[in-house]
Amino acid sequence: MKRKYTLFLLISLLLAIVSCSNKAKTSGENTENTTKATVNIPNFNADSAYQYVKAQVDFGPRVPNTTAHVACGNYLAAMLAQFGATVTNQYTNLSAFNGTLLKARNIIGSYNPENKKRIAIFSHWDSRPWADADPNKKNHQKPILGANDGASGVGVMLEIARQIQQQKPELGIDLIFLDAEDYGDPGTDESWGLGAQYWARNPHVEGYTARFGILLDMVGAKNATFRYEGYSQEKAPNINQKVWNAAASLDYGRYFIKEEGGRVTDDHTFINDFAHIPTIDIIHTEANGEFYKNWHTIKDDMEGIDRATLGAVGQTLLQVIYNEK
Ligand code: AHN
Ligand code: ZN
Repeated sequence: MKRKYTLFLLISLLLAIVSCSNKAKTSGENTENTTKATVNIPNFNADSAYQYVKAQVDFGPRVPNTTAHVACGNYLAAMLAQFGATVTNQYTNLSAFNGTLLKARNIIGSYNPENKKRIAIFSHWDSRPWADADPNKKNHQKPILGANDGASGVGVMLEIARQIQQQKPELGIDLIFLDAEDYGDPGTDESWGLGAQYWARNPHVEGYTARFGILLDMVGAKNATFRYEGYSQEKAPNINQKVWNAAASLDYGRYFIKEEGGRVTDDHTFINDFAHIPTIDIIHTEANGEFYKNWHTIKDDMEGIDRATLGAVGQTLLQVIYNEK
């Protein structure tokens, strides 16, 4: 009798503990569900991005001081407006290394402009006047179409604009199309990124800053590889980590390779140095340190553009943008 009673007590106690711990577990899960706000990350549409790349290339080479350049600038500003961004145009004359005065236009699309917490995304929208890396010397004086070198980054950004219009991220976003990047002299670092230099010294909003910046450069080639660029690693290593980790989490590790690439003078150099915004460069760099194979050749056309790469870069950026609090 006594033993039976003890056993009964023991079982009751055990049941009480189990039910108690169940309760604790259930309520714990509930708390977690309500506090850990599940971020819904939009799906980047690579076909859409591809069309935005093609639309730019269809204007022809977007060399400053040409009608194609003017027409494409108008197209980009109209697209940002259509996607609900506050558009700012910066018109300025910039002096190129060879003395040419470039009628330049930086185009900025801002979302949630009153938010102090911001991310800036950059790409250059002009294309190079000279295919001076072409294997055929006869092409060295011809302009390039810049499907990858220029249009790819802008195309990805326009699709991001379309996505942001449909679902607002927590931070304010600035999509910045920089002009006159590619009018440079290969031997002179400061002759490149003229639009970026102008913007970094005269931002579209007085006292502008951002938590970080991301520059896109040649992000559309088939099987493109992106490595940690040297200047980005020096100035914004945590942003490199953030982006490459986001890519890995989406299974894009074959594009975003966790290796050091070379050091490149590009728009982000001036954004880091003059605007002091920690900014990385996502730039196509091969294992041997070379750029995209058709870089500054007349073959930088739509044939070199692959939707899958645009998609990998675009989805990675959305992952980064929408996870930022
Ligand atoms: C230099 O060649 C010094 N920088 C390369 C920047 C660039 C040009 N990216 C695309 N086109
Ligand atoms: Zn270039």
